[in-house]
Amino acid sequence: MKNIKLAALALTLIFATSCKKNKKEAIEETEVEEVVKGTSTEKMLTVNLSPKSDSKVEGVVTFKENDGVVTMTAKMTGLTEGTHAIHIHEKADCSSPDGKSSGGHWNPTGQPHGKWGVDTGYHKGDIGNFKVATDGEGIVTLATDEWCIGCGDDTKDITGKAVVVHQGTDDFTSQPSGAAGARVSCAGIIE
Ligand SMILES: [Cu+2]
Ligand SMILES: [Zn+2]
Repeated sequence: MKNIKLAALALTLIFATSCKKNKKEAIEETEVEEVVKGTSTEKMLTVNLSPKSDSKVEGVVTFKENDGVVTMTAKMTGLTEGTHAIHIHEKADCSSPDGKSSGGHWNPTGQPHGKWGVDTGYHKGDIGNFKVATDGEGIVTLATDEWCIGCGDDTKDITGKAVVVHQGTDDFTSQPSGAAGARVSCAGIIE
């Protein structure tokens, strides 16, 4: 009788211990999943704009990717008052003094140059125009699911390209680049 009681007690203890352990493991697994989920869906890339064509235009461009949407924020200083164009060009090469080393507009889908979002077509790099007041500062934001950061899809991947700011305004009709004038700032988009 005493032996049976002891055995029962031992079983209860084993059951209680294993039950507690399982519960703890389950909680830990949930915590890990949340962490993995958080890092796999969010990507961020920051590049610096350098002056070109004897300008004083500098800035920082941040790209954030979340759930398939890339949000770009470009903050610039040293601009002249007025309207300026900003594009993504095809090569992450800002080495030449005039910025032309970055090539033409990034156009992986073979579309005409145009205003972002129009039915008649536009380049994947046709971000558009922004206005600058006497303080010389400019801010541009664009959120789109037509870009990605390092996904490897040639029609969407912004890495290996360049952000280019122009002295003039994009007319959205002149081919192949909107007649936006000199390139006053450039940043290679490199991970
Ligand atoms: Cu351009
Ligand atoms: Zn274009």
